Amino acid sequence: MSLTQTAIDTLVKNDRGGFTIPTAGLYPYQWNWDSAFIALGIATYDMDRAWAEITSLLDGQWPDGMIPSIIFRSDDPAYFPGPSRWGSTPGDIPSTGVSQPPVLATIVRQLTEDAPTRRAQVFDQIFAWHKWYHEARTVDGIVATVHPWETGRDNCPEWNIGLDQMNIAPDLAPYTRMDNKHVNPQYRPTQEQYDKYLTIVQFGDSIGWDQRRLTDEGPFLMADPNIHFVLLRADKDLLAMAQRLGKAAAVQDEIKGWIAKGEAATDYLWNDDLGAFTARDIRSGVFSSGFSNCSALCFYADAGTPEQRARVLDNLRRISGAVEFMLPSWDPDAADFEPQRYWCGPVWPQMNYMTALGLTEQGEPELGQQIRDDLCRAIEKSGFWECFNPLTGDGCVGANFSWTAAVWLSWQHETKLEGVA
Ligand code: 9WN
Repeated sequence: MSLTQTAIDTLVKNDRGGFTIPTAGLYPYQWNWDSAFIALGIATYDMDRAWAEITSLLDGQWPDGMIPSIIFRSDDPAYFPGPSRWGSTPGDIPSTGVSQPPVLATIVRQLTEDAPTRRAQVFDQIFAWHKWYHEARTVDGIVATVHPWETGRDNCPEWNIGLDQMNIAPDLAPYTRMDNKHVNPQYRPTQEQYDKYLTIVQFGDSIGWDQRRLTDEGPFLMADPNIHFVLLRADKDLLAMAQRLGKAAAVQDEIKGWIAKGEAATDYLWNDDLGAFTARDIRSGVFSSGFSNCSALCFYADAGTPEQRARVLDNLRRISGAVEFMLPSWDPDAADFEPQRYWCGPVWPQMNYMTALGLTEQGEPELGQQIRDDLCRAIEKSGFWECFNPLTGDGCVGANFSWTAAVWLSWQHETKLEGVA
């Protein structure tokens, strides 16, 4: 069977009726940015079903505009922390109390170029989500994050800066991890990290998930280049959609304000010692010291100065010489690089997708192609895994993974289109 057919079968098997889970067992619910990428993949063979993926995600939106990281339509004992641990949340469907990188507007723009009715149907909800990021999650003009899970890059060593400054809650309610029962614990975050993740959840629950208070008073507050650049690009795509839909000038002006603020905030994440965009602790100002797989998303967001971009490219070339498969999630020259442990080294399909796209759009097609080809080689070698060892191409953590299948399909489809032209 062809890999393309296997990719379609993977998505079909992970379909739970209007929404798609990332993989059976390990992740039995609908995840936010997973669903956006999944829609991109499903759209290559069934546009109506792809659209359902997007509207089902929007069904989980909170009254304040936030779209949570996980929508819990059931309570599956195979996953922890499930709905009871997150406590009472204000959306129509139980959910987590944090968000995820807002890639949705970019993908909706792509899927609705010829579907203005669908675009109009979801515009206000996506606008409300971006507004939430710019109001409830922003500190002094910098979009922040309150939880490593919100960044989508759970145990990237960048977050240790913020985690090291917080204490595990002395009254942390006991719990049993389920992730380590599905996969090798050596691939997953450590116990101390989990205790801190749960400490933040307990704090959020204790303040009734008041998002402004969670940002201002929560135990963890960092700036993430992933959320920053994904949101900046998504704001630009939202503006393009507002213009095409003929939205009121006030709406367009508000989005233009967000974009201007995002452009100005880009320097805040510039780590001049490293020559890259890195995470930063907002309260202490301390920068992370390694190149991650969101450090080059300046291209995707069309941001950064020519000098900054040139130094980012130098780093990409350095890293390319140290691994067999681009793009590792953590700097292979850093002491805490671990090629199999989740966000401490492995290659992540959705990150390669965004990085390759940005490089190609911004005049670096060879590097973009390499990042694309390397992921395809890993998939051809090992299958549709959640992530891949950058030294060997072996699959890591979850198998039969939806966004890996989706990225594959999206690239195969584009190649076919290019071939037709
Ligand atoms: C916590 C579903 C999600 C992804 C994240 C990835 C991982 C969850 C976990 O899986 O996070 O949200 O339990 O590790 O880090 O990016 O959306 O695929």
